Amino acid sequence: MTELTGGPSLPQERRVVTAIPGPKSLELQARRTAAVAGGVGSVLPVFTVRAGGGVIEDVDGNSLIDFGSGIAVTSVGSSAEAVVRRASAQLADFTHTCFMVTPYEGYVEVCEQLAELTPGDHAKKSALFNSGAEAVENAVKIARAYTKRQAVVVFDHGYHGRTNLTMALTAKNMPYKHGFGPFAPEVYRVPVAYGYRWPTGPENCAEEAAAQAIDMISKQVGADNVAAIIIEPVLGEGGFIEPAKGFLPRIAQFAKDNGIVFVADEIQSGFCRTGQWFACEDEGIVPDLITTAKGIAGGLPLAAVTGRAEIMDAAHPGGLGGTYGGNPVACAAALGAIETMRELDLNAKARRIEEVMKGRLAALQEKHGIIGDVRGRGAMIAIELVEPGTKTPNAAAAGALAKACHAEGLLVLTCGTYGNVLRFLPPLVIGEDLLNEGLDIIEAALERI
Ligand code: PLZ
Repeated sequence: MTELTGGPSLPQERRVVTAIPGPKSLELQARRTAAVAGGVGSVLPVFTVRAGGGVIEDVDGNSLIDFGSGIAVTSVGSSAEAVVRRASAQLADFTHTCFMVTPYEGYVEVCEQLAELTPGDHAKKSALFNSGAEAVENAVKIARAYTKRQAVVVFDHGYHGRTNLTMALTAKNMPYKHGFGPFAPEVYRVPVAYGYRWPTGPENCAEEAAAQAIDMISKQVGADNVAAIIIEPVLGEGGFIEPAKGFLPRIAQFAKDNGIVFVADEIQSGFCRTGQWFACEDEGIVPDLITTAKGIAGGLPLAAVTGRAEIMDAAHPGGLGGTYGGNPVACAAALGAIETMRELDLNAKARRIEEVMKGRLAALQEKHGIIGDVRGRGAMIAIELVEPGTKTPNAAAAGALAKACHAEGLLVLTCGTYGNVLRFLPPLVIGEDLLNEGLDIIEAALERI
């Protein structure tokens, strides 16, 4: 049986022994401010020394409950036994050859695993990269090569990365795009079925949003010009928006009917995060291409594009690659992470986290008018904060709540186009006692603000 915490035997407890951040973190923060570019932020400037299971230990001896997983990355924990073991062994054997120079088995094995785990039983192939943004960029390259078309359709509230093309694909200006243009051309944005904020109500949302999106694509872009439609099956940075049921199947069908490559960006929602291997399985969607990263490799940088063999093979030989893509240590880590997900049945763990979280958050929503919506699936759960009695976004409350949680030793993140969503992304291996303790802290913080 794989140990839950893995790596160093880190006590699975919350421990607050200084102010947060503590004196040593403040010292390091001063050095950081002098040496690190101001454009790179940190949610909570406590400097980490160890992390694993459901906790992060800092330089001052504090132990924080982790409801962030390094933005949905360390689903198996930050030092999972199988990840550490396999990556360490690989590190000792060789660090790098460049797969484009001399290949190695780990890369192939990760691609085989991706073919097995992703939806659909058609022939599949994969290509590996370093970051989510790079995977999305390559999905666009592949779709363009396959369709010989140029346009790319994305959605309101979508997030796909910070490189030039993926900034163009990302919806939100601040902080991702502001002042960084000009952006890549041939990118078109259409509405998404955001039930909570749909003007005519959630019941009509899927139907109306799909009709509007399809009309815009058909009339403004021309379906024949579209290479790819890219969507996150649960929108992450945009606010943990689950498109209203029925929307995704309609868009996928429209893509199919018009020879458009349907790309599911599962970089945040994939690898057991929502209680299924991939979130698009929830409505039985079989994407043509799927982009993955984050959870795939237990914290090491790895990303992939996986899809129909004939689409993946459309790029000419030598047309895809990069020096580090599919680095052997990252591949070894991925095989360890996938092994852990299977062994510990992390899909079941994610569903249990949803049960615990949603139960308690729904009760809090009854009591607190500032909680407008509780949503998400698995261990990808959020509360959207509003001015009580309205749907006016309340970013101040989200910020204050996050701050109050941090002070008590609970790491939470915010998100959302309006900055008013508090999101919870615990490692899937977190113990239920820590999960409940984290929720106690949120409950107490809500009472206070
Ligand atoms: N697609 C769906 O969630 C990364 C962004 C954090 P990279 N999300 C976290 C930040 O502020 O930079 C993400 C995602 C989806 C693509 C990406 C991009 O993945 O590995 O950050 O490039």
